Amino acid sequence: MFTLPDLDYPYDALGTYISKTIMELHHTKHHQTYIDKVNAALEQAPDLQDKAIEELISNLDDVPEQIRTVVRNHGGGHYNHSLFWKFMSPHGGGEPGGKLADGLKEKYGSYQGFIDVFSDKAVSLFGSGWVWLEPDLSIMTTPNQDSPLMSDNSAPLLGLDVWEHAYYLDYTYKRGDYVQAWWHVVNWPEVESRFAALKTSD
Ligand code: MN3
Repeated sequence: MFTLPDLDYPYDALGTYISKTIMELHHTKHHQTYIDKVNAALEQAPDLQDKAIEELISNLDDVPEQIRTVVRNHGGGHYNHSLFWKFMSPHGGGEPGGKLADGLKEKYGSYQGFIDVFSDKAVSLFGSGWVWLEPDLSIMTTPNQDSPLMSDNSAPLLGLDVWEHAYYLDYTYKRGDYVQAWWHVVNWPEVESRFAALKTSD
């Protein structure tokens, strides 16, 4: 059964970019609810209870049909949010380095070119969902709590939650302001290490 992971930083650590109120509600209420609901669903499928979340949501066809949608939505929510907390840091922001920086420059012309494309997809995504940086450095969006794992079995390098619960208390309808602020807390060393781990396993 899944449990809520601790954050690596206090709720107020992201300063004015994302408020303590949002961080606390997002973690203890929204993320906890995804966990509670996927755990409740899995009570109907005890043989799946020992599976890692990655394995569970990347093989939804193996999940009994009567709980598949719940596992997709709430298992996806658990996986996505577990990553999201690690994608941010009180020491975040700046620009990526190393091979990741080289790759982004090659694909988008410049670091700013990457930021612009990613931000535009985040702002223009209709409804609730996520924007992801994929292992091949392409950018994809998913609706609801879907994960890239569900469609191409690839764990993302970086992802941004653009559900209103992630920003509305701080930014109201101004999703673009939230997206611009978020770049100040992105944990690039985490993204770089995910990228490096990929490269060595090829
Ligand atoms: Mn969320």
